[in-house]
Amino acid sequence: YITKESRQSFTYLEQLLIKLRENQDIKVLIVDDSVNSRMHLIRLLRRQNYEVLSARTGIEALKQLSDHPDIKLIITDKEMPEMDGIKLCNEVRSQYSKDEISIVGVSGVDNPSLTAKFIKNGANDFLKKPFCPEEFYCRVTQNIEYIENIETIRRQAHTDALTGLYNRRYFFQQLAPVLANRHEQGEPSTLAMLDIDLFKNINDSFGHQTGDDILQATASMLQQHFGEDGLCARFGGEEFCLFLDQLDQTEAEARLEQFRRSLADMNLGEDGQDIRCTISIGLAHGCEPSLDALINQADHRLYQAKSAGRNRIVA
Ligand code: GH3
Ligand code: MG
Ligand code: MG
Ligand code: MG
Ligand code: MG
Repeated sequence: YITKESRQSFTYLEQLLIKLRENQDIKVLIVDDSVNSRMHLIRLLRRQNYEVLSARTGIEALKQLSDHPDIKLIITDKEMPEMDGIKLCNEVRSQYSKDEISIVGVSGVDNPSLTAKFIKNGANDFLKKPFCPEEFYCRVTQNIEYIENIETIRRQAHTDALTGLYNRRYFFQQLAPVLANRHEQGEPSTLAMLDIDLFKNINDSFGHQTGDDILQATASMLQQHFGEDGLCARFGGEEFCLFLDQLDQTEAEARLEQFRRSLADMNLGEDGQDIRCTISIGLAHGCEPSLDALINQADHRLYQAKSAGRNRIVA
């Protein structure tokens, strides 16, 4: 895996090759009713190794988009039968924001207000025909980079850097509305709060790095055990929250018990070191008026699990 930092140590040629290889996974959709214009753009993009899709009208473009929602960039002509480029922008924007898919409008029409019209209707950028390949590549790269930067920032904003689990913010963003809706419908939800026992002792005895390793190991176990049943988040320090959407109270309790045991039985030390670690769990199941309320309930039970001697579930 090549990071932005490590890339700086590559030669210019190596960087070009890396870029070409990376472009293979980037989908660009060309929309133009003229076969010549379409082929010209397709050739330019294929030369840079992009994965190119094409459509002859706005209608066809929307069909392509629903088959390939991972398209990053749409390059669209203005004048087309059935649905023109401006209408296409509108339609795409009713489903995807400017931060999810870039649109570049293209037209040879000598109408100075067309640029503004494209952008007002949701295009990110505009190219006036005829253009030189250099300008075309600049706009393509710039608009794809914009989308990718937003993707990176969004991923980072949702993820806990140490464990790779979702963070508290994302957990709330995703689930608060779901829980409010469940409350209205009278449907229950299942949620668990988990906190590693006496974790301070682990840090004190084995060092902060080992503590970090154990947090990562615990998180990946959580993901393995529950990743397919709901959402796993790191809430803070050595505290995790699980939304167990696919499980009712009894199933959730049995599965959490399995998890609790396998963690307790596992040696988390390396190089012959024996390090054991246990976890306490509070499980809540019900139709609470908000996510906060359900979390409070689970938190209260977690506290009871700690008081009762740790390494146990209170449901
Ligand atoms: P309890 O069983 O009551 O939960 O005891 P505890 O020691 O786990 O609880 P306490 O809240 O006293 O201590 C939590 C510790 O977790 C203290 C803190 O240094 C450690 N911690 C929090 N975040 C991290 C982290 O990112 N890495 C490491 N290594 N330690 C962390
Ligand atoms: Mg046309
Ligand atoms: Mg504590
Ligand atoms: Mg703890
Ligand atoms: Mg804690």
